[in-house]
Amino acid sequence: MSSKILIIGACGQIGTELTAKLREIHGTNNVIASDINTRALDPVNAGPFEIIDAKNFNAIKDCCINHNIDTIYLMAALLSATGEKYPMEAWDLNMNSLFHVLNLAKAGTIKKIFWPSSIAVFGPTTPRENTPQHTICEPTTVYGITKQVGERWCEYYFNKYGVDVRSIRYPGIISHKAMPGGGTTDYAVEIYHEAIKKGEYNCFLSENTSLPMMFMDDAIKATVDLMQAPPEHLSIRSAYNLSALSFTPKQIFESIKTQMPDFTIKYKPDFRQAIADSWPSSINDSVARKDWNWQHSYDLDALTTEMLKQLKEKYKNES
Ligand code: AKB
Repeated sequence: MSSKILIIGACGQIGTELTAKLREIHGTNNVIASDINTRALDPVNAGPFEIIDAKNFNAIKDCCINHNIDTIYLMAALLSATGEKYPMEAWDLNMNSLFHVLNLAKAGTIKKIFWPSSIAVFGPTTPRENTPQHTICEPTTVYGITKQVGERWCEYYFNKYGVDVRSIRYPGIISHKAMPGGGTTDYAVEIYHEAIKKGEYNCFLSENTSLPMMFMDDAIKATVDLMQAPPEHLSIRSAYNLSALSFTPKQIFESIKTQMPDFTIKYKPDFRQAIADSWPSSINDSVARKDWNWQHSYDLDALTTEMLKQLKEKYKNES
């Protein structure tokens, strides 16, 4: 029997593309997209959609019962930059939404959960290069604290109650469909949009800030692969390190410049620089590669080619 899926936060950057992929795999009517509003139209128009506030336990529970949901992808969260502006809101949304789905699984209403963690679980005391799966995690952002605590709770619910919850520490995700919102790695998406729209970009991180990044297609593949992996193959029930590539603003600028020679950049670091400085510059994901054969496909130049091609098309159609 096919899985019946609820995606919470389906209109966000990852949710939009995850919804499309899961509908392709499981059938449109087996994937209920939900969000607090309808800011991205693809998930709303292309299949079943419900307005759900991720903080509202009864709204999630009712939807699960009405649609016989067995699997939830909880994609709603306040990210690192927004979390610093609204710490209590970030704590409230990021933690309570997780407890809602963990408790639905504990009660037997649903069977399986995907919940995204992040490289934000790491902090300034973490080894910065080739950061291991098991290492010091002393995050300095509210978002990072919620992800680190969330990981502990996921592992606890797995060990204590047998809840099948799976998670990935996403790096910065680069995509051309829905915009990211409120993250520190958002510059690596904005830069492509501004290159096409204006031919110049004011970067909020300094030129040599190296961060782990990934193209959306790879992130979606990882999410699907992890959820399809046999449970006995999974040695991590907190969250898997996941890596594809690392680059600096200068390197992404140079990659764009090979295809747009007139493109210019200025560096004006703001409060997000301190967040980026507290995160690793590269990640060791050997456990994910061993447990569920994770492999990435896109390097920086392949990613730049795809982003520029898609965004040129998008802005041509909009003008
Ligand atoms: C952010 O920048 O906050 C996110 C993340 C790395 O989790 N993109």
